[in-house]
Amino acid sequence: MKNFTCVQDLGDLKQALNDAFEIKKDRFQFTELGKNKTLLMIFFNSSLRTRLSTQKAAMNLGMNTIVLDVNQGAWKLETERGVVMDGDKPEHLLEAVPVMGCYCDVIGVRSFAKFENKDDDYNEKILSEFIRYSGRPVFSMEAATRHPLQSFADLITIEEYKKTKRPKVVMTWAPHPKSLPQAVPNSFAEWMNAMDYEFIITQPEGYELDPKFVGHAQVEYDQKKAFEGADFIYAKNWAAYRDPNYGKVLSMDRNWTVDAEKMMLTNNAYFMHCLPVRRNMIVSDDVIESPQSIVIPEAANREISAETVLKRILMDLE
Ligand code: AN0
Ligand code: CP
Repeated sequence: MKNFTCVQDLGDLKQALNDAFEIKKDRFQFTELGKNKTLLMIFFNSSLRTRLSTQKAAMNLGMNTIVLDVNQGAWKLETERGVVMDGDKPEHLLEAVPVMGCYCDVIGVRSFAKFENKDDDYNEKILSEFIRYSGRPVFSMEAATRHPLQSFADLITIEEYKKTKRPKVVMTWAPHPKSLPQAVPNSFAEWMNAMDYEFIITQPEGYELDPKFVGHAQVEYDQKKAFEGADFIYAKNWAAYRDPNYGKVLSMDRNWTVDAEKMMLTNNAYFMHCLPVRRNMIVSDDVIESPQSIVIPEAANREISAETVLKRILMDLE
């Protein structure tokens, strides 16, 4: 595998899951693979889990890692071509990216949707430039439209906890005070579509996702109806996708918060969230603290998804 930006890059998903479970049995079995190889992790946005779990995964594989927070200590980067650079940005992405490629063997990039230009976001402008100009394999640590390392960890977690072959998985929109990207819900939907699960998305009117990601999911506007008989509740906020409201917060309706009363409608469902989560906006304290909450094992599986992906990239390094 060269680059990793979406579910398709893994090929056979069952095989990828088998690889992940093999790694989980002994995460230090490939320590020789990454010897003298350097991972460069580039963050344009904040992170706790992605930063720690990806670095840990690289260490498990014997790699060295360098982490750069572009907005703290590096030169501010211009991303548009043709601009007269007489403003506050001393360096262009078109030089910075190939330079970064000189100092490493693999690059991970976190670059969220900016909500300034929908086409730039949905064409993955920044991630694509890393793929094109770094000269190195590139993987997404959450880009504008997808968060595949998160979705892979989510899938591993569902496979570990499911009690039936074909569980009912419900992804629900929940309120949040700020605009959040669609990357996590897009990606989760993409990965759920790749599995033979019963998959439902529930959201208020106006929060419809890009149909390309919704795929064959059932869309239900009545959250309580969607929750009936669910085996997994996957909560997430996202800003509006559709024009003219792209990137806007249309509702902060706390009737959509996941609480104990709604969880009673489910088939004793497990509660999932990628974290970070705002308590009593997205989910009530009692639900996230309940025995059915699997947010911590879900986060723990980020190390496994990252190691599985890095291992494949290392195996295909020229
Ligand atoms: C980000 C998002 O919603 O995409 C990262 C989640 C992994 N969340 C926040 O910015 C709070
Ligand atoms: N879930 C996730 O990617 O968390 P961070 O933003 O903390 O990396």
